[in-house]
Amino acid sequence: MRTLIIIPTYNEIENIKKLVTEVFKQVDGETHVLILDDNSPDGTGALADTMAKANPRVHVIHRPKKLGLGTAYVTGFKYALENGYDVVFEMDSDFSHDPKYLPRFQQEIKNFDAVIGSRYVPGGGVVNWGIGRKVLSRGGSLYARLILGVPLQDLTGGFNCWRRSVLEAIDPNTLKSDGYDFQIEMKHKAFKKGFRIKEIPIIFEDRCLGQSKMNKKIVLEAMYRVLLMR
Ligand SMILES: Nc1nc2c(ncn2[C@@H]2O[C@H](COP(=O)(O)OP(=O)(O)O)[C@@H](O)[C@H]2O)c(=O)[nH]1
Ligand SMILES: [Mg+2]
Repeated sequence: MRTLIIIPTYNEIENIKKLVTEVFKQVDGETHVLILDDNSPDGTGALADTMAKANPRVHVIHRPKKLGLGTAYVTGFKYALENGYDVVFEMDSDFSHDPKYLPRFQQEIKNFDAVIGSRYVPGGGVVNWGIGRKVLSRGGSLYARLILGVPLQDLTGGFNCWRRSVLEAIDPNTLKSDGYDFQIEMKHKAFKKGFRIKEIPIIFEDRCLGQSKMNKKIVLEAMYRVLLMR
């Protein structure tokens, strides 16, 4: 199956090259990577271009400025659909999403329409997060699950795999969210359309290098937008 792993980056120069190397160790030759960089001041975009020149399985899209994770994925999903990929991944560039899980995702997507990397099923978990971030993440998933009635344990996670049919049915142009709510909106829509969704356990490790772009505004926005989704 032709597969595209979308990796959004903003100031990830310490991570991106090593991550893509590790990704390619885990996948077959039909799997490509799309780096979606928002003109990172640290030069991540230029490094991505160098990587793409050296490897035809690496693609790059540049946007002029930091425009948020949600719209980055919308752009990436459209690219995947236009370029004939069968399966599409969302993955962070900071090693919180361990490439070692990719083969399991690729196995499961043969039998499901979507595979969700889940910190909150048996075998999953979070390493190196403070108590505040843990409560926020678990509480966020619980809040969204109760309000939207989506029977998944991890609604805010961003290590996910979608069949092309799901993206076509959802239509990326209709996605309105941007931060953590983007992940919730995707899962909510896929569930409501009746797709078969599988959660697999992942251990999420907080980043070692670079900085998180999460902030209070993103969280409050997400909470409000979940109410609108309902
Ligand atoms: N292109 C793009 N990537 C972003 C943006 N915000 C975050 N990212 C990337 O999205 C991923 C997750 O962001 P991160 O800051 O690690 O969030 P956290 O793991 O929830 O703390 C990382 O690969 C970031 O580089 C953005 O506005 N544009
Ligand atoms: Mg991160």
